[in-house]
Amino acid sequence: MKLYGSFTSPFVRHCRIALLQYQQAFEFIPTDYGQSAALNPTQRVPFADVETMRLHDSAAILKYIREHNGEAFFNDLADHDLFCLANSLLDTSINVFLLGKDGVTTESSAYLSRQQSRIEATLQELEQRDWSAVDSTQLSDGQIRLACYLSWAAFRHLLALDSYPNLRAFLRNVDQQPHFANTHPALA
Ligand SMILES: N[C@@H](CCC(=O)N[C@@H](CS)C(=O)NCC(=O)O)C(=O)O
Repeated sequence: MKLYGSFTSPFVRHCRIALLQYQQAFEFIPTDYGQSAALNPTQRVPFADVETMRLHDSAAILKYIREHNGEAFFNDLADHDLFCLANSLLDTSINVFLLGKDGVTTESSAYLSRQQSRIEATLQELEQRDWSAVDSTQLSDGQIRLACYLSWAAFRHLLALDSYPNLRAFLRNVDQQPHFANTHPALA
């Protein structure tokens, strides 16, 4: 597999973690905005070349990796829902982050303000859940995706984890997992 991406992307990180879990060989091709615009119609990373196909989204790449290694990509509905919630947090936070770089703020844009409130409402819902039984040696894809989000948002100073003690404890627990720890965006 050729995996195109950046070392800071939380979506790419999830794919790298899955590949490391199976010790599956892959070629990592560092890809900037210009290259992703030329090679992927979504103009995003990750994308991947597998066998004779190009895959354009981390979800398709993860499905390939899990099934290639004899496992299902989601047979648990609640975990798939968690994955979707974490994706929503990621997409929304990336919009806030990238628009902020262009000078658009929650004060100047009603839509961005709505995005910010989506992030806070979703985090509050997830904060209410019991994360104490999560086994960092047996993480699900929903849990990995959420941890990739929390770690990235903290790294980018978009999220004060002190306001979410249960999620902070969950992330500290997942940080014990070597493949997760070894793919932290600060190591890029
Ligand atoms: N749904 C996509 C989202 C990928 C995504 O948003 N990647 C970000 C990097 S973390 C990106 O390339 N953003 C560039 C842009 O939005 O222009 C996936 O799961 O692969």
